[in-house]
Amino acid sequence: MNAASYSPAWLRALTAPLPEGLASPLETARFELNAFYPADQMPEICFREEMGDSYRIERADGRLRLSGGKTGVLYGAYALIFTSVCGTSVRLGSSAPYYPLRVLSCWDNMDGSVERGYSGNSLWFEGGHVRYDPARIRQLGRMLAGAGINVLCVNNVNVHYPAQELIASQLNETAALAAELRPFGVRLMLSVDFSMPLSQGVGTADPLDENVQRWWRERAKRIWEAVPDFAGFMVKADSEHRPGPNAYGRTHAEGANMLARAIAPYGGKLIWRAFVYDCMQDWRDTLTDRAKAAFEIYKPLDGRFDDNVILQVKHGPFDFQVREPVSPLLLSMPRTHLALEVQLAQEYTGQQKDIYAMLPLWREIFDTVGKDKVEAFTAVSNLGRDANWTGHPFAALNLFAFGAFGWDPDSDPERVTRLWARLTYGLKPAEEDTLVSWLLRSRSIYEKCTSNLGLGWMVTPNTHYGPNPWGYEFQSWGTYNRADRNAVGVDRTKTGTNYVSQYPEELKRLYEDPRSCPENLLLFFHRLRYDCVMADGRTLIQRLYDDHFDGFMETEEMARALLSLPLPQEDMEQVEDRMRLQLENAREWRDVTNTFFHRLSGVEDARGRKIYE
Ligand code: GCW
Repeated sequence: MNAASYSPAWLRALTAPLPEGLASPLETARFELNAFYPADQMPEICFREEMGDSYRIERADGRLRLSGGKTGVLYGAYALIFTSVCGTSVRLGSSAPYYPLRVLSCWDNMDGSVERGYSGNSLWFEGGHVRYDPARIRQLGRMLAGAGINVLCVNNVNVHYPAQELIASQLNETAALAAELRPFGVRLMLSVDFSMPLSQGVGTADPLDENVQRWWRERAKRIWEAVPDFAGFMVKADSEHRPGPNAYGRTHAEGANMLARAIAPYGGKLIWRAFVYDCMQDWRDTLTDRAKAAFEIYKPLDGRFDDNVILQVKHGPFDFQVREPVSPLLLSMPRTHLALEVQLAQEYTGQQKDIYAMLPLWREIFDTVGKDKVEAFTAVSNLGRDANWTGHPFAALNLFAFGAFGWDPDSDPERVTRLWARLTYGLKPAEEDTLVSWLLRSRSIYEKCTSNLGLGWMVTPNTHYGPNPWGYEFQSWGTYNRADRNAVGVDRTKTGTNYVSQYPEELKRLYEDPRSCPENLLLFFHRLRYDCVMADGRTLIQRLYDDHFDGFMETEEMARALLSLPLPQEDMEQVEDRMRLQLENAREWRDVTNTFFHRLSGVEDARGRKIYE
């Protein structure tokens, strides 16, 4: 692998290869600033331990002065470099991240594959070992620090053998990777298998068993000896067939607290995922509603988790669909530390072939939930070994923006997109406007093309790409649209599953009445007849047809606009290839979905367009 050819996705101005042996973020900051600024403009650096993650930029005697803590000084260095690359004036003053933990969760397996990975194999695993190109890992560190991301959870939450060994016989490999990322202020976290003591001769993994507790305590001691700044564990338990405390009749709080106590002496955090539901549901059962599961399990446990446990909640009650309401759990756990989990890997949102910029989604989530309801921001990574890191060159925006929103959840999607575009491409103003405006529209276009009005799940099972309206209809995953010849959607009000009652009063009232329910969530909350009339006078069936026709046309328009931009050749080739796929995909979605509803309902398109039969 030739590391020199891997430029950091949005820091193309930083052409100096990072040297080996940088000892700390402070040294990295010095190196980056020295390589970037001419000697007479070099900012003065003041290291102030107590400032931690934060930094301050001032002008003193005509010279810039950057003060910052251990990691803050590096974040400040990148902030200075950004303004210089963008040609904007330096923002004087202080800056500190809103969320102390900005965690990138990587679903990398040790054979090198990446679960839901669309950018090539793992950057650090291969053949059952931690294996990487150190120069490329340094470039990665540069990118992550440049975005403000400070924790990397390196292995899949589905812990497949031999990933257990990362905290045992392969701990030295883990420590070596941690050392590579330390100069960038990026700390390692690992996903652990709750049942690990079982395979280590303890005979049980019962969290209340003293031998189990002792085993984890000893394990923690060894981990922190090897990696003193280790961040903690992430755990997927009793979810999608993963082991967990339920097997021993214990609650999630008992399971999480046991692990949390083992790592507490070292300041470790225990991220416990709330993605728990019955994945063996009978589709005939219309009363069980998967969307209700997490709230039902965790709400009664509010206040029962130890202080170093963070309950990590996916942004919606399902699973990163193209549109979901916010998870009611985020609004219901005042006595529990929460992390908000989003997914940069575009599992259901185009798989880094189709464009789906997530910033408007996150803006909506933070505006609805309130940034203070959660204490950490985590994202499933979209990184891989592809030369451009994220598969689609534009998908790098999501990674960059994740860091920006973790630093400042009040971020404006347009401002962040513009900053990314300027750092990445340095286009002329009108071209930059074109790029930014289409990226910001890309989510709503993708939504129209695929499952609009809150439907979700109409994808090909397993791969989760491409249209398949009944793909998940008769499965065990709790994922139904219940379309018949008269109506479509799931009634989640009190006449149905009553999921809506899990929301605080104001949101409950908004969602439970189809007249006030936001249109893009209508069929998530309601089961409606095809002939029901929407706010703008169109019938529901007409709206289903129109969105798919419009979505395709808007995709064509987007392709024309984006392909007219003067992008660097290697990016242009990628964008062209992927845009072609996106167009084919949008056409397929339009025709399959419209045909599906046409066959069921027998209703013609009011505008007489061709629906394939
Ligand atoms: O979205 C689903 C994915 C699984 C994933 C799971 C999870 C890691 O299809 O691949 O498993 O979510 O979040 O745990």
